[in-house]
Amino acid sequence: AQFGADLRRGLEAGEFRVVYQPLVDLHRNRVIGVEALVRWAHPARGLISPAEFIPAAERTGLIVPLGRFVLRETCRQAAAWLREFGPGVLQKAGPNVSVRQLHDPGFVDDVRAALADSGLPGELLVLELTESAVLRGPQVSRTLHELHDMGVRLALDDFGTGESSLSLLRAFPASIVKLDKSFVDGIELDEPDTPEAAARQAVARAVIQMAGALDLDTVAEGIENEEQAERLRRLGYSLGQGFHLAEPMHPEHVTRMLAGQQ
Ligand code: G
Ligand code: G
Ligand code: MN
Ligand code: NA
Repeated sequence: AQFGADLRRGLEAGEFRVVYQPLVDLHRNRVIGVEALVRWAHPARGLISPAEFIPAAERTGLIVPLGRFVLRETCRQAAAWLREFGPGVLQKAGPNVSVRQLHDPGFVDDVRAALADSGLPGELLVLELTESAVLRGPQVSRTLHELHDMGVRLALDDFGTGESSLSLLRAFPASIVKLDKSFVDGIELDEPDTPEAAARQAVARAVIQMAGALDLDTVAEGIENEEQAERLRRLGYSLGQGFHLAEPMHPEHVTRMLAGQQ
């Protein structure tokens, strides 16, 4: 409860920041998109990770105004990059969205307003959702279809860790699946050392085949070394994310990376 009051205060005081982790074209080694990640610059406690405060934000409902801030800030920043670098450079930008936000009756209007106020085309906005969040019945399903009809793209985050069923992908208007980091860990091993490791490699192969058949884009997450990047390229993954490629960074740093690619 204490944390809730502090979150509310921090939100009003403008203590939250958005950092961006690049999505990288694994073949051309270029930044083609960003995932937006929130940070709390707390006056007494320093920088606080979302892993610490998102659960409290969800519990208290403050995730709705916090998520709205992250959404609006991401759209504003992505539109600024689009103006500076022209179309085609940054192709995807977007935040993580909690199930609590999807249940908020104002969510679709918030997204529409964030796009209109920033001038960002809906096609550039990617909302990252987890499988458990989208399996929430008809109201959430309607919301997702409304967003899809606005041209906004939906990504299934942490893919492979939840239900991951084909029927889910058919029912859900996703454009992108993000292969969870747990399937990238160990992908570089020629001889997986346990049955579990072999099974994880099999999932990475199955996901890229399924995405190809369903015409979905894929992003492999949590790439921490070049051997993993190379193995993923050979499996057919063309987009990646991870500390080996680029860490979450301040927007000015992304601007410099995009400028350096011109
Ligand atoms: O950025 P970091 O890897 O520390 O994020 C930890 C967790 O917090 C991840 O699961 C990430 O998806 C989540 N997260 C980061 N920013 C946001 C946000 O703006 N909204 C929501 N709902 N989750 C976020
Ligand atoms: O759950 P989600 O996929 O949104 O989580 C994003 C989180 O993953 C962010 O907090 C980000 O800091 C973290 N992350 C991004 N790349 C890597 C990586 O290569 N290794 C690890 N351990 N975490 C990563
Ligand atoms: Mn994510
Ligand atoms: Na993920």
